[in-house]
Amino acid sequence: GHKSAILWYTGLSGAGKSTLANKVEEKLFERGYNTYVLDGDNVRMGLNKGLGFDAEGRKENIRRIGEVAKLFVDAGIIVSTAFVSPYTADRDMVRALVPAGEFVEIYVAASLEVCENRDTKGLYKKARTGEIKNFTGISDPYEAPVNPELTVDTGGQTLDESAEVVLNYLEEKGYI
Ligand code: GGZ
Repeated sequence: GHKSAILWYTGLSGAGKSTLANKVEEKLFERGYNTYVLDGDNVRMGLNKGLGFDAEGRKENIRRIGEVAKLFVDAGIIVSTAFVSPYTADRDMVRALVPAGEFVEIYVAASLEVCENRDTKGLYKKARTGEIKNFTGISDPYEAPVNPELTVDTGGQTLDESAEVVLNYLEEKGYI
């Protein structure tokens, strides 16, 4: 058996949250676990279509994601969420939704410099010119977790190494 939980990935755009969450999911799936990844592609396009990126929009985005993640936990699934979730208060709101130990905050800690240099989607460039407003790290705040369960430095190691850090944590703590 295993403990279901929310693996809550937080970090800047381009830090590698979705990539890491999907790699970890792949490895969990190989071991026979029931998993699901919620990310911008399947949530901001559907359930949360229409929500913006001001503080209120982000808060409501995170609140709904938290409630959905809680339903997955109820269903016995290890659910991963990959959202910038820049505000400590919003992440703590989700933490409070589930029993202690069922919320695993994973800080995907690539520096702004690393993320901006990657600029996978060209969004940082648009944020710098002002074409995109309220862009996290450029024209909007990112409140780094103070006491996350786990910090993963995606800038300094390979994707597989980062995924192993998460897997090892889950093993050590008895989730898997
Ligand atoms: C931050 C933005 C913004 C602004 C669009 N600020 O790299 P991405 O593209 O795929 O990840 C970012 C994603 C952020 O959505 P989230 O739902 O994760 O944000 S939050 O948790 O804060 O609600 C980025 C893109 O959407 N994006 N505008 N202004 N990221």
